[in-house]
Amino acid sequence: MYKRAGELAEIVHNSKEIHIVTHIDADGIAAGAIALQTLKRLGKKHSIEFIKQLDEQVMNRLKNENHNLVWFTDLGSSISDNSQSINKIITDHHVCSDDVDFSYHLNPHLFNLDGADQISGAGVTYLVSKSINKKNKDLSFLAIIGACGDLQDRKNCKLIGKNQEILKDGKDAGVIQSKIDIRFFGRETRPVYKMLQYSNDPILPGLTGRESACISFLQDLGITMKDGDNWRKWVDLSKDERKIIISNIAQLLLAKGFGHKLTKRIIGEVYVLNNEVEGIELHDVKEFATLLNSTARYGKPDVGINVCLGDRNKWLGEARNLLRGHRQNLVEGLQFAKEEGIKKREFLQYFHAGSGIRDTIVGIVANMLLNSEEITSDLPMLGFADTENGDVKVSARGTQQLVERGLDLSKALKKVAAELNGVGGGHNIAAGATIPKGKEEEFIDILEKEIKNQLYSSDVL
Ligand SMILES: [Mn+2]
Repeated sequence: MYKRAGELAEIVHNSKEIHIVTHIDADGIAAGAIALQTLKRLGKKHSIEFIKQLDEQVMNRLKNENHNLVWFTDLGSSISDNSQSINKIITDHHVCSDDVDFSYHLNPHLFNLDGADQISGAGVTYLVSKSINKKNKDLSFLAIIGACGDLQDRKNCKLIGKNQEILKDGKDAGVIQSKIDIRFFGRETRPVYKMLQYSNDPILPGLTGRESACISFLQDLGITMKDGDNWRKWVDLSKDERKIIISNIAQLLLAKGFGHKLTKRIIGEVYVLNNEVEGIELHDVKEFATLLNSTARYGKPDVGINVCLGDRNKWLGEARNLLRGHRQNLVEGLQFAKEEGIKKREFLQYFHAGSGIRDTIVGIVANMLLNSEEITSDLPMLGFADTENGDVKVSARGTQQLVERGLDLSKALKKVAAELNGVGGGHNIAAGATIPKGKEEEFIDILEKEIKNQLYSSDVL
């Protein structure tokens, strides 16, 4: 991979003007920021755009724009045209087509590495950046934000593989550190009871989703919840207080029969940025990634990228406003999906949000549903939402247990979408597709067979 990164770096060096095309999510923004900063430092003429999905229309437009070089980041894995009509390099981590031209792709799947947890789009982009100049090691923190934005630390409760190598670069450069701590979201910005209330990996029986239960749980443990007028956050607690809470959560899970493996998931590696102030949304990497997501998914990726590039005034303020809106939308989206009703089939479950949930957050909602106490996690969850163009977006989310049994949502969605004149792909555990409106029922029928095959053929083996 390092050799290929060097080859792509050479192509960048030899180009006068470079146009970056990146994905609108946290990983895509982080990837775009790395590419942009790298080109700035090189003094190259550059531009950037953010897109939801790479389709023929976009490719045709790019061709007509006649760029010296197009640098695709966190997308483009499926580009396989050999017509040389666009000079390009592609740093992506999504599953590739079998017939890609190796000369301009840097993708973990081409090196027998799983792009779902070994390295992110921002990570592969970083490898090229580092090849261009070792000094760009200080951008490694963006690669870690991208990886955590794509939940690459979920399976192992920490980053692994190439991501760990990148993390080491970040530690060497003094920009990031890792520590072992509780893995729940909001360690630095949420009151402790809120952090417990929103916990979902694992779900805390009797606590997740229940505010007053979380408050009395902490009170019973003798934890002081307020410091003057301020709610105490996890990072405000003493070591002993944290120990007491962790051990009581562990006891609760074990008593409910969750088993050691699942119980251990409350603890893992967390990552914090040395150059940010503790207690704001940018210090903890996961929170930073969520902040980026809440800019990208509302069509404001320029806000996110400016925060990545260092703005802590105007753009950060706007990002915070967007984050507030994003949280509100997720709460409403969850509510909406539950009211619409989750429909269960034998091998999958789904909801159709119509225009009730933005297509850019329907995947997050699907994932939250899959992780909520009252809904089974034994079946993959699909969420449908109408797009602006009159198509339908499908987001599919699975669990690690299902993947271990053979589930590959990327393969399944790609195949079924193609049969219905749509496009799909992604990762085994999380994938998406866009299909023509009206084809939803057909899509579900064919996909269900596909999932059944995946789960059963591997059982037999
Ligand atoms: Mn990505």
